[in-house]
Amino acid sequence: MLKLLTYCLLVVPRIVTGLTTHEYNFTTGWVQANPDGMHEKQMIGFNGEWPIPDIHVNTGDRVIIRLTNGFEDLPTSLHFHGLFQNISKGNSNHMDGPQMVTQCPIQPGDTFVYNFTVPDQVGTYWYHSHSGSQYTDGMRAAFIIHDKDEPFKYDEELVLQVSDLYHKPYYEVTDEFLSRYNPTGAEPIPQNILFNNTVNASIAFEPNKAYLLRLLNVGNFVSQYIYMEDHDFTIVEVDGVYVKPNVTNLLYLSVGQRVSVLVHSKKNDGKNYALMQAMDVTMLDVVPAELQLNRTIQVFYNPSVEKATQYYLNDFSSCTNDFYLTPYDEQELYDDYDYQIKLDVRMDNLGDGVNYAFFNNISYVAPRVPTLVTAVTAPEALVKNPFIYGDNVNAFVLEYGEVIEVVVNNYDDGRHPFHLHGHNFQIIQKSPSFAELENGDPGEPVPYNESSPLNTFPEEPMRRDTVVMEGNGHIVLRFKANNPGIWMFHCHVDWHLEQGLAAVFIEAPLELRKTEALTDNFKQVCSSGNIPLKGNAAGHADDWYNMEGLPRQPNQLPEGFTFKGYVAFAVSTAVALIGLYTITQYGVNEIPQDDELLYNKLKKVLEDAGETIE
Ligand SMILES: *[C@@H]1O[C@H](CO)[C@@H](O)[C@H](O)[C@H]1NC(C)=O
Ligand SMILES: *[C@@H]1O[C@H](CO)[C@@H](O)[C@H](O)[C@H]1NC(C)=O
Ligand SMILES: *[C@@H]1O[C@H](CO)[C@@H](O)[C@H](O)[C@H]1NC(C)=O
Ligand SMILES: *[C@@H]1O[C@H](CO)[C@@H](O)[C@H](O)[C@H]1NC(C)=O
Ligand SMILES: *[C@@H]1O[C@H](CO)[C@@H](O)[C@H](O)[C@H]1NC(C)=O
Ligand SMILES: *[C@@H]1O[C@H](CO)[C@@H](O)[C@H](O)[C@H]1NC(C)=O
Ligand SMILES: *[C@@H]1O[C@H](CO)[C@@H](O)[C@H](O)[C@H]1NC(C)=O
Ligand SMILES: *[C@@H]1O[C@H](CO)[C@@H](O)[C@H](O)[C@H]1NC(C)=O
Ligand SMILES: *[C@@H]1O[C@H](CO)[C@@H](O)[C@H](O)[C@H]1NC(C)=O
Ligand SMILES: [Cu+2]
Repeated sequence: MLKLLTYCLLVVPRIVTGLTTHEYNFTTGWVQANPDGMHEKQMIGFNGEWPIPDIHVNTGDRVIIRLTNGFEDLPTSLHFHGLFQNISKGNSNHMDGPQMVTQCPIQPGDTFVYNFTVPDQVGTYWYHSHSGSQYTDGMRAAFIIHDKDEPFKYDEELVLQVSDLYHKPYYEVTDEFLSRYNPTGAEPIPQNILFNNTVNASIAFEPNKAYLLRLLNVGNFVSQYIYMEDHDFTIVEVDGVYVKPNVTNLLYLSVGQRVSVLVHSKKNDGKNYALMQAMDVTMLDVVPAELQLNRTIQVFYNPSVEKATQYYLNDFSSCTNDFYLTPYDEQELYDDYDYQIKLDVRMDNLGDGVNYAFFNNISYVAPRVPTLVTAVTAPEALVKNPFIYGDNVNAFVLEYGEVIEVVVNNYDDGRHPFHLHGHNFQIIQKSPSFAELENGDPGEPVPYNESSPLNTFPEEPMRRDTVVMEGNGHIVLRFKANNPGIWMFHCHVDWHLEQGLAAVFIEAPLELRKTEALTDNFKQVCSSGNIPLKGNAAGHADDWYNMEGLPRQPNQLPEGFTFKGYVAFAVSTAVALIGLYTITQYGVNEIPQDDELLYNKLKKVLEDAGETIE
């Protein structure tokens, strides 16, 4: 009795007791907002409100979200980032969310019911649209799984999201990005960074307390540094994995990543302090002069005394490297792998002049039928044959229970945060950057050399679901194929996902078919979009070897037509367009500035190639 009482007293303040059903009816729609105070724009909210709510649950709870597409002409979906989705009556792979992978895109007016049991997981997750780069405009929030047995103590928790903001709607930014007028594939530069969806957030600290800060980067593109004046962070959780406490003064969060830290407040309230968020500027192709690269968030001990001013850090190299963290559960290295997947990352132009991203020279193009539908409806004899999933999605079939090793080699000099659905993975190698050095040395790709005797692996490797691969470097990951399902592996920079940097792992499809069935709601949503409910990637169910009509990437650049040629072509067209545009639009709005950026960028590329333009 006494024990029970203590339990309740301890637990009630922040945890809902008993298994609960969390029910939401959400209708998507555009909401007028001005997140950074500089530009009125439409954000994507639910039921007329933005930001959308954070969701707090316990392990084993049921979540029911009826998501109604309230847009006039856009598809939608919801992904629960980091959740294994393997509890509801065996399996809930079709609750994972990525459109054309595990479900059909929800069409305007339709409702898809996300109904699943929260898996045996704890910690900090998030949920977001997985339709194009839709979450960029605000369709994302935290998803916290509380744990009554947390291996650390604190008085209060704060859920804090950082993100980047684009003033134009996501689909316009996407169109301009994936354009022959952007042949270098320069990523769109955000107009601002947000903290907890605003530029005005502040935090209230009381003296002598322990705070748990759950930090999430829910942005589209730019990684951010986070640090606090005169306060240390003790890292206790990373992407839902508890870690042995690690004290640091500086955190790095790529998009998709989460880190929870304990912060002990000062003994007295005589002063306020700065919490800083700062962009990883190395990810930006150009740094516009007017772009605010960091923001000071007030940590108020005492609002009646002077505010904190910005807090400088001269050196970002003291940042904790997640490779050296240790999981609290001390899970050991998977000794060896049964099956290895090797993925070479490149970015290059195809014949339409657009810059794409590739795994092994394949740029992901969504099939005509969601991959899960193909896996569930194929004749049993064919279900493990990668052919039926199409040759433009980077399909890999995994055997149940095998240890999978994923080697990713970066032939691009930029950073990429890779995310695996349905799992977390052991990080067993993570190279430093081999990108351009400050002395002008261009750097060279260094792929993983498996036969090098110098390779050593951590005994208890860190696990997480999103990991940063450095420019020209490599990562090696391992996980056990014990979660039957169709799971995407992709770069979480949404612009790069749009460029095709994705693969699909078809994990234990025979096991998957025992538990996974297409529900009426699932089928109805597909039918609204005229998507076949049976068939191979091209939608053929009569002849599973017929791939006629499969959506594929554009052809290669014609022989002899160089990249330089394309840039020259794009520049001359862009110059002509800018000319026309400036005449007609001058003074109407602020867009010429972006074109000027593009123009300067192109000019620089040409100059580097030894040519000049007028
Ligand atoms: C949500 O929608 C369902 C089905 O339309 C309805 O039965 C339920 O009452 C609604 N719940 C809330 C909280 O509005
Ligand atoms: C931030 O706060 C200031 C002062 O309260 C207010 O004038 C401004 O409109 C706010 N900006 C945003 C984007 O909320
Ligand atoms: C959610 O799933 C459970 C278990 O399969 C089922 O009993 C329940 O009816 C479902 N609820 C809705 C709203 O679909
Ligand atoms: C962050 O925003 C949420 C709403 O989105 C709000 O409930 C919470 O209090 C905010 N926290 C801070 C520290 O501003
Ligand atoms: C923040 O960025 C601005 C440029 O936007 C720079 O002038 C300033 O020094 C930076 N502050 C910190 C603390 O890094
Ligand atoms: C903390 O992280 C650093 C790397 O950033 C590592 O060198 C150190 O061993 C870690 N300490 C613990 C206790 O995990
Ligand atoms: C991919 O393309 C690159 C560059 O064109 C080439 O060197 C490489 O051999 C190709 N890889 C495969 C697997 O075809
Ligand atoms: C990989 O390492 C082995 C063993 O040291 C070496 O012989 C080989 O040349 C290396 N391969 C590359 C591509 O560097
Ligand atoms: C769910 O998947 C995770 C990740 O692969 C695995 O560790 C766990 O055992 C699975 N749970 C169930 C009930 O299948
Ligand atoms: Cu990327």
